[in-house]
Amino acid sequence: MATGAAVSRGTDPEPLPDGVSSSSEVSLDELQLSQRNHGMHLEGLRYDVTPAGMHYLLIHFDVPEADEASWKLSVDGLVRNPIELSMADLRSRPSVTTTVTMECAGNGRARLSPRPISQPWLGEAVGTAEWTGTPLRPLLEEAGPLDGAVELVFAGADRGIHKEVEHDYERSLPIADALGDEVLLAYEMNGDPLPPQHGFPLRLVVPCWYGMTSVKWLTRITAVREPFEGFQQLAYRYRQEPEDDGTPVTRMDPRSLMIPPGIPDFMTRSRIVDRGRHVLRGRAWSGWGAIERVEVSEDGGSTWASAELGDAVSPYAWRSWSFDWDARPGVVELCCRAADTAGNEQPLEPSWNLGGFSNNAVQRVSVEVRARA
Ligand SMILES: Nc1nc2c(c(=O)[nH]1)N[C@H]1C(S)=C(S)[C@@H](COP(=O)(O)O)O[C@H]1N2
Ligand SMILES: [Mo]
Repeated sequence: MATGAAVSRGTDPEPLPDGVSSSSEVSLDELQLSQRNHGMHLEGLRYDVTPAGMHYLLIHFDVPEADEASWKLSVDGLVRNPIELSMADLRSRPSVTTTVTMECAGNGRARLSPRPISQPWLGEAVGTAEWTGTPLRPLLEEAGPLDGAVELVFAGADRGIHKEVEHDYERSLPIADALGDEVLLAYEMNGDPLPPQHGFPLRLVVPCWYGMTSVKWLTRITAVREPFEGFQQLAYRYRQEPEDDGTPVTRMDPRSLMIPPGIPDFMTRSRIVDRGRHVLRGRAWSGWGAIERVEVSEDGGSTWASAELGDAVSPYAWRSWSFDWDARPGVVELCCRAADTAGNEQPLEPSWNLGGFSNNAVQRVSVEVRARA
């Protein structure tokens, strides 16, 4: 199966930085990570809303122990009225349900070359859920950030060590972004209490942004005077070299995925289909704007034809697409690519960065079309 051409870091003969591998083979450490953090089965693209157990997962450390009855959320720091709320307080506030497509910023990382060593996602770190909770904005307005507050820091109850730095999982958002009407403090996923692995009893959900922003097991929101420089904030930056300042990873770049057609080979997952007409189906999303176009290629990306677009499941969720395919005998490489209304389009080849973020190069599915009709 094609994995996309090697990505050049230039013809630089210098040794690779720490945390980057010249081999495409993953280690047992990476296998361990990928078993704790599974992706969405691509056939799950058939559902508007991903069944909770099929939604991808990313848990940096351990799922913390959590007791709903004693759980507290505090809003403090540079605010006029510090607030502390129980889960009962949060549940008694106005509730909304929003369908949101969430994707890990590291999706596609394992296809980069050289390969950043971390959770080795291929392309399936995505899911769409109905999140129910209370909007963040009114709560922030009650707390009243003071002049001079520039960001809010969201803290989770989970703690661990990465690159020798011990820390709670914490991420910040500029105040203007945190005040978006769509930002939620969620306590339900698909109509049930949050599963432990998805943040029980409370998480932040920031539609359109990559998943690291949506802090799980949320205990504290702190208004701060300076841009936050915690470990998880500095980790998510686009850099070429370890010394680079880089630029922050924020919204999701466009991506489309197809349900692999036919039946799979057990080991390689390459596909076998019978000749004749097939309807290819998939989903596309972008955090920068609506999906405007999806195209399909039967020849590995040399020529493209437009897919038919379905409706978006919500303003913050993926849009379905379908493509009438006349499969002729032989071996083909199917690809799909999406473009959004902000002018972004998926590239044919990845662009490399040290963290392996936002590799939204087109999906490639190797298919053997059998002559039997
Ligand atoms: N507290 C906490 N929040 C977290 C994480 C974490 O490890 N701890 N992982 C983040 C990352 S990187 C992603 S991609 C999403 C994944 O959300 P999910 O596991 O519900 O799909 O959660 C984010 N929120
Ligand atoms: Mo992530």
